[in-house]
Amino acid sequence: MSSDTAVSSGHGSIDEYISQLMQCKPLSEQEVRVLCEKAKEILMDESNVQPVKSPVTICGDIHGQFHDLAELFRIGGKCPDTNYLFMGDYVDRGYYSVETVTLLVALKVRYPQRITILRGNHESRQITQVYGFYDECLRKYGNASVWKIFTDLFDYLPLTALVESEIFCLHGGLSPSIETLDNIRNFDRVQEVPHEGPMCDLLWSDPDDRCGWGISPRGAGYTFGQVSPLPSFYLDISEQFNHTNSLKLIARAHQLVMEGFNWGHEQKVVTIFSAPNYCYRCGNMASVLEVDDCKGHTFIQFEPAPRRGEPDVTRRTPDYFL
Ligand SMILES: [Mn+2]
Repeated sequence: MSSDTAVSSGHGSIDEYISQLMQCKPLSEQEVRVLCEKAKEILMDESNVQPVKSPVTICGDIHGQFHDLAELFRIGGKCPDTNYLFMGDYVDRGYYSVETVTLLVALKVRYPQRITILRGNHESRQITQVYGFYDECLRKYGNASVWKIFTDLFDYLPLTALVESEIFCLHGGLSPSIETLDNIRNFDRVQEVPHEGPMCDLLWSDPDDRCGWGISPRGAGYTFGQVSPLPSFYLDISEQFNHTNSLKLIARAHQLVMEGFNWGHEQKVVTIFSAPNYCYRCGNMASVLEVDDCKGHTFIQFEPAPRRGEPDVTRRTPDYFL
């Protein structure tokens, strides 16, 4: 099986990369370059709506919290023993964006059929220059090359995934410019996340209790409702989208939820957040969603991994929107 073929780079095998990264030790710039070249070849063959089979464990935001990602694998099972679908936001905020995103990309290269990594709104040149990944790359490598290599790779990440044709997974939410999954399949995703339009909305939008489309307080994407006040033959946004595309559930990430998961829209939309004690200060639980062979759903909640020598963070301003 091609997924078991190691990268031969002259700089160590992919298995050596993974075991080094599991100890939270970054790869060299040259190793990152080789790894991302290989990852690009794999990702460019994936669809904007990447099909995924069950069983699979669906995960939300990680945000550079490497030790909590290790805890996630301890609780959810190691890749490739467990199949994973990550819905973006690997970088920024936490202290270990480099190690976190490198590990996930290395796992993708090593086990391409076992792990799916989608794009979040933070997998962007512009956002990472504001929220930490760019600075972390400069600090750990002394220049911006590794940041450039990764942000160039981010353009190839698939935008959405479809588990067993019934669970639609993406980072943010729906778009007023998108009615069908074929609409998504048809656009060219290999670009920086635009400031507006359908690709932007998929990575930035949020479900809301209000009906219809709303202006997002984030300044990008929209809010979208479920229940319409109009006569019942008018379906509202998520109902209509699920109906049109024969979906049972929309699973998305992007918002801090205190229990690690949060149902909305009469259990037709769920938010999953996988960074416990977000920003090392929010006090939230994290969770992942296990979808088993029979398409049954189980949420696994988890708390932060024990930490040693972590810097004391008191300066951060809570930001519940990014
Ligand atoms: Mn996000």
